[in-house]
Amino acid sequence: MLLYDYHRSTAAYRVRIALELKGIAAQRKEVDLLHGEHVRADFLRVNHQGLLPALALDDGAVLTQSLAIVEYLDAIRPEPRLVPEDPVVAAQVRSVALMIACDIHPLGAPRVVAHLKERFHATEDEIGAWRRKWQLGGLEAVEEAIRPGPYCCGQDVTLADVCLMPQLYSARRFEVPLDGFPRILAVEKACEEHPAFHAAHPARRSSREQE
Ligand SMILES: N[C@@H](CCC(=O)N[C@@H](CS)C(=O)NCC(=O)O)C(=O)O
Repeated sequence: MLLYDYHRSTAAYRVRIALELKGIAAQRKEVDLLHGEHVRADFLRVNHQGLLPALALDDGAVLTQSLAIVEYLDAIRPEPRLVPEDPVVAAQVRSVALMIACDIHPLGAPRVVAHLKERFHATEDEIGAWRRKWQLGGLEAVEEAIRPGPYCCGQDVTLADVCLMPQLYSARRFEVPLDGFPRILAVEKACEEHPAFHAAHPARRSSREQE
């Protein structure tokens, strides 16, 4: 497998966590978002959406969309299960994951921020206020959805945690205050102590190409 990755990409970070949790080895190719490598012809041939991550399988198939990729990994290597079998818990896990992946993350994506700057001449202060509004509002909903832990949806790591930790990395990077979210902070602490989350962290994935 080859993961098209960018160390700071929160969507790619989800897939890195899932690979680590499942002990699946993948080669990694860094596609530099800052330098626009994701919209160059060679990467658009991999993912015509021009978004990270993408996962190329050994048979040539290419998977895109981080949640679809994580669910694929869950299907081929069910242990540990990231989407539990119980239908109610599975829906709760997906609900938290989608709150983050659909309702928070896209509003701070580089293409959205670039458009705010280019089309609406937003200043850095305005961009900061924009990020805080959508992250704080979204995390309020996540805080309410979290069930007794130590993880988002109980005693096991799930897709919800796989989505939450990268979003918290982004929140901290852009100085979004998290002190009003005690349940989220407790989950963050539990995940930080888990070796898979530690190994997948952007700080440990910043060189251009790695095994
Ligand atoms: N829904 C997609 C989101 C992918 C996405 O937005 N990735 C970001 C990096 S975190 C990206 O490639 N952004 C490029 C841009 O916004 O121009 C997924 O979960 O894979």
